[in-house]
Amino acid sequence: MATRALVTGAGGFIGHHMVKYLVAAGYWVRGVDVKEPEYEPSAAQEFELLDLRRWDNCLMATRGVDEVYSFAADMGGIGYINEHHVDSARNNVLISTHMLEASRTNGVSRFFFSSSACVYPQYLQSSPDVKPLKEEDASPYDPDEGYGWEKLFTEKLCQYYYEDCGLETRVARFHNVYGPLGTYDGGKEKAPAAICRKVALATPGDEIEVWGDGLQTRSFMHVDDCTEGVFRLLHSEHHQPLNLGTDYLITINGLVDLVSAIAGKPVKRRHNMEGPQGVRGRNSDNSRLRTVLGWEPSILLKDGLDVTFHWIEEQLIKDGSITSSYSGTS
Ligand code: NAD
Ligand code: GDC
Repeated sequence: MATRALVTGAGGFIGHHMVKYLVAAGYWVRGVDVKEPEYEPSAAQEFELLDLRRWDNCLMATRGVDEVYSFAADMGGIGYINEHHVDSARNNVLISTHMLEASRTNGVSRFFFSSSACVYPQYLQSSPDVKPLKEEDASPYDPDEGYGWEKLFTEKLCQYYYEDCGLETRVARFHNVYGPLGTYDGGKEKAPAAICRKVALATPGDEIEVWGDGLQTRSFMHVDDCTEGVFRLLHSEHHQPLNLGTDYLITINGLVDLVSAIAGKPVKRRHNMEGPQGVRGRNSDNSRLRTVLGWEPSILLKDGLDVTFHWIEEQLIKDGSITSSYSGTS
């Protein structure tokens, strides 16, 4: 009989891809979210619309499954999480707390929690040439306000459920995940999708707005590496938080140049110094990831962004925002 999995947040970006990954691996999957996937139907054998802030819904969602992949959260790019401390902290702590207890109650064998690089302290991320962050760098604690504190608290709760109740919890700290079928407009988008949208909408030679001076740095991980890493971690014996990201550091200005080259479209950068910036630099130290999983993300940013840019351009053509794909000749 197929292994049965619950994916929460299955109507969202990573959750939707996780459902596809598991179904392709022969799993029976229940997807749960408060909304259906936006860009294509879910591959899940069963999809339920449930608000997982509620205890009774978490009991319902976790009935009769072996593994839980917990992605449901009120989250977004830095523009969103900076402005929604109550929403992200309150909603997410309700979801995480009820999901863990419901999983224990229903005898789930393995539980994955999607944590974030936002748990790392601001004092280690104040310069663009940031030292890659190791898992133990999280303390002394100073995570992002709201969203980051909830992720840190739930990491500890996962540890307690493992130690006190024997629930096999696994935690990954995602470093800025991008890819097709993700949000690219509306305020929750993260930098890769936002820059792709801005370049796709721009007339050649136009200015596009970049938040901050663009010297701030990040590393970015393609969603296909994310789902592969989550699956490997869940089936490993490593139950402490683990980085899941790439260690290829790039400035946001460099990201703009990359997308501009992919589009074949020259653009100018207008730096909005009032724009939300988050940390000045963030990178993942993958030493433990390589040791624990014997694997690490491998999709190159230029290749992953190429697919992502052309998918976003296609959505903009579909909704009439642009008339055709730019050929790079005019
Ligand atoms: P997303 O916003 O695309 O997906 C989250 C999904 O959770 C949404 O579809 C939303 O409707 C659902 N949800 C929110 N509240 C809910 C509720 N009360 N009940 C049921 N469903 C609810 O986000 P994502 O990028 O797919 O992120 C997935 C997970 O990974 C989140 O926990 C996020 O914090 C974490 N994460 C993502 C990134 C990233 O770069 N994308 C980085 C770090 C951590
Ligand atoms: O939004 P984000 O990808 O989130 O921003 C990365 C950098 O890109 C920021 O410094 C931001 O100022 C810059 N930037 C420049 N222009 C734009 O138009 C833009 N839109 C966006 N969104 N950013 C722009 C994220 C969290 C996630 C998650 C990941 C974990 O913070 O928002 O919830 O936790 O981190 O890695 P970022 O990387 O700051």
